Amino acid sequence: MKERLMKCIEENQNIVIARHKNPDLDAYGSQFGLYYALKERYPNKQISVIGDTNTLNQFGALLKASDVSMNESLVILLDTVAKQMLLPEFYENSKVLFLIDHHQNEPDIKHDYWWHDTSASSTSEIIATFLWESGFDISSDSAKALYLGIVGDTGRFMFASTTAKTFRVVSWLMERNFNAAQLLNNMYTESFETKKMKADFFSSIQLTKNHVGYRKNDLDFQEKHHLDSNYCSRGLVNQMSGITEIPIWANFTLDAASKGIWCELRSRDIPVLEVAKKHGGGGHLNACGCTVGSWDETDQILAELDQLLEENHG
Ligand SMILES: [Mn+2]
Repeated sequence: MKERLMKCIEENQNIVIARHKNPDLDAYGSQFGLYYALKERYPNKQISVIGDTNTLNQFGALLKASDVSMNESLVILLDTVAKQMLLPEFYENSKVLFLIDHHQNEPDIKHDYWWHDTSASSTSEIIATFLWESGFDISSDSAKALYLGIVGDTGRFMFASTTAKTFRVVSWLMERNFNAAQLLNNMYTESFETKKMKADFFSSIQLTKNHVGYRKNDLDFQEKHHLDSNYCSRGLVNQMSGITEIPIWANFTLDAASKGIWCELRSRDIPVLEVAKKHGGGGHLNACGCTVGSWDETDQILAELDQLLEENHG
């Protein structure tokens, strides 16, 4: 796929780089890492980044699909192939649609190419490896974005998805002259208020019979601590990780805007992806999610997760 992507880039004057809604560090990192690298190498091409923004954005400004000519562009869509994670205008009107992703799901959108590598820790790792192997000499802006994307999706190189391949490409990135220790310090330092909010979250974790740890975050909790539902959902789920007695954990968050309940499912080693898929979601074997319409359905999910532990003898 490396040659195919390179050919598409060479052949197109207009290139739009997009990724999923509610971007995490990997979505931003792969998007901006590729953006800066292409802009440096092709100063005469029209290259744009589109998508929503949030508090994690330390990468740059974004446009909307309506600001660019999608139907005349190669659209590179990163870190998802799932319709429910995208606005229709991101995949409906492109000249060429090129998907790049590391999740387990099959695409449910029409596309021209699909670079699928579930052995990569992150989409940022796929992009960094592509740039390295294609002989790009990237700037520190590009390297920094890709580094942060990999850090985000590997939990600072701790998750099982971190491989020798990951470290090889990270070593190439780190030669691009940026202060990695300072980046990590900035990223993982938090305010006293945030720590207190996390203590509140932590103090009311509940357990099922076989020790699935879970939280149901209603609007009261989110308003009390001024949390947006994305942060409350994905940003807080791993407050329940690293606890001996809790092999599987789930974070349920009511989203005020959509009225849906966002479900984030995680586990140390027992795969939980099938439960997410059964409820219309997807992701990775040990880190996945879905959206449901009622608290009753979250209880159903908890029963299914509890059953997995029953089968695995706790
Ligand atoms: Mn990712």
